[in-house]
Amino acid sequence: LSHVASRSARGVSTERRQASITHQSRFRSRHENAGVLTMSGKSQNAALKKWVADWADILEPDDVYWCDGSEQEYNDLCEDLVLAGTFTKLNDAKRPNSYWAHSDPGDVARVEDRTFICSTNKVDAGPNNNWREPSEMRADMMALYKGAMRGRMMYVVPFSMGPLGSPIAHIGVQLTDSAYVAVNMRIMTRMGQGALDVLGNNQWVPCVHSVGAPLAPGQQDSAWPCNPDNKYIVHFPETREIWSFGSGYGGNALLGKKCFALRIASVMARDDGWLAEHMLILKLTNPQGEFKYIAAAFPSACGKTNLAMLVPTIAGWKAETIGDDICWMKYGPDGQLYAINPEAGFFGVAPFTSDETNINAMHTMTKNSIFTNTAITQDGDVWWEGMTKETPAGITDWKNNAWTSANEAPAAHPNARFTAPASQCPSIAPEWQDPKGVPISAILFGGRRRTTVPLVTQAFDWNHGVFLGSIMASETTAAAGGQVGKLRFDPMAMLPFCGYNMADYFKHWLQVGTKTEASKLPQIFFVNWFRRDEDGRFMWPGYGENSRVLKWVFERLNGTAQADKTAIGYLPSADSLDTNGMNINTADLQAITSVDVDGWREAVPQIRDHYAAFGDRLPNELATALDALESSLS
Ligand code: O2Y
Ligand code: MN
Repeated sequence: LSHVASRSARGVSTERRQASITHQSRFRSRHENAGVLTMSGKSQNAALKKWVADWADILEPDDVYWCDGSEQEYNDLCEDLVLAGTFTKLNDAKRPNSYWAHSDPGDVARVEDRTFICSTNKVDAGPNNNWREPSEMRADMMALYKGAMRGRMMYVVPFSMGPLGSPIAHIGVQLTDSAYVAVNMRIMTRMGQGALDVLGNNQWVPCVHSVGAPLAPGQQDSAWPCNPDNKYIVHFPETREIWSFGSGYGGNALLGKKCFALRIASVMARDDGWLAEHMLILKLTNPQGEFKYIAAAFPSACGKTNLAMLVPTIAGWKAETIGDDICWMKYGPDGQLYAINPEAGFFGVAPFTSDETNINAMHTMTKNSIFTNTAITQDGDVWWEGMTKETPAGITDWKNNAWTSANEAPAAHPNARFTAPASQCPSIAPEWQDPKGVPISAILFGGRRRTTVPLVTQAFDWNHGVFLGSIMASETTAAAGGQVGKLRFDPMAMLPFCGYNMADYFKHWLQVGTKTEASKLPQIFFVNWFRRDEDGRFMWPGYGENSRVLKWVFERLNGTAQADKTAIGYLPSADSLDTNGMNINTADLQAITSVDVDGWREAVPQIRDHYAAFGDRLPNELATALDALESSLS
């Protein structure tokens, strides 16, 4: 009998739900941390206990459970999720200790139009954010939160963003009525008693999350409870609070990730002189054994996880992973910027991840992983488009329906995800959890540009690098509707994640550059793997071949690679980019390593429009850099 066939068909039976209720009480009795107001893990933090109790009064859960982060607790919660129909255990022989979940079709991704920055003054949220007046938003959400956890458990999830006790790390505590969220948080963060111990009596970032689906007595639960028409992902930057309602998915619900580690942390970083960025971190080692750390910002869904785990195609070079999505950088005593990956796991896009595109990611998720909205196979494993050349027979799609390749819609949702521990990644660097972080030598800003932007450009200096980061963009395509080929800006890949006015964020970047000697600052590069010719063909192969660009960056840092000074920055001199053994024609190479003067001239007025949205808050340095670019193109 196939693994999948043994699941209750198309949903969860009443008996199963009954079993779940019985099981939940078993779970509670096995775990001493349950009991409203009576237990609090081993926290002595009176303010934390009061905060939990106050929220329990509002949310009215049936019970409160403080997560200790243990393996036993994780396994028990997963077992609960299986009984509730949220999880299907995958075939242990194929993918040990792993689970499949499929969400409500109305809850499949981050919801930017329901994401709010509630600063006192609208201007402080900036044109880059949705804004609501904080007390109005609090009143609206309190009405939603009142009794929102009825019939459910409230999990108290303490977590550290960053290695426990690291001077660069910070502690948060999330309240949630979703066991799915609790188990994902255990993979994605350092979750549990360790975080409480580090917290001691100090302040934490308070994160409140409810799926917004209270249960009346006897009411049958759904496998993916949520409130699809009533989602709010809300940040109060001045009080550093996060309130989320209605969604159980990804960045909306795992509040340590985008909400804390980027939106709230960007505000903390502005106030305290550091950087919280949407960047991967990798370690690059040359054939002589010399290594450097590189951070790189790319917009969502541009292959950051692939670059973070890249396998170089050039002999003797080695790349290792520190992080794939978020980077916190603070100045060390030596005046260099030190970075940590605040996360402990990967929440990566599954579709088109394969042995060819990212073998390290494929190995990372072979066990102890959670898959959300992928398809599943007859023999109890997961599958998605692009995973294998052959499509296995007898697939169940992400909506839990039988699927064949004759179906128009893909079997896996395009935003299907794997949640997997970073420690399982074969390319993880031994020092990935070093509490002092790793010194960053280079920062890459990566656009997704079909035209104009060369493969790699080195900024003239820090301020010019900030300028290049501020004009990161992609061209609109027919799929996006509206005018084709117009630039859509995503500065530093932070447009959806900057918790304050982006003009002030640019100013903060410029200020960070004044806090140390220029020689100690990372060098900034602008890269673009996505150039296409008139026929839409990619002119650069990407993936492992991107190591050639990383090599050029490395050698620029050492002063050994040649570059030509141009209007837009330093470009690789002829032959300075290692293309040995590579399948690229000379014309393509020439096109992607030179200045497209006409293309840049066309871009200038669009950059002016982009800057105009920030009015007089835009730092003069950026306006001046744009003027300088325009005049050097004429
Ligand atoms: O749709 C979601 O909730 C996931 S978004 C995400 C997840 C991991 C890494 N990056 C992103 C992103 O949107 O940048
Ligand atoms: Mn991301």
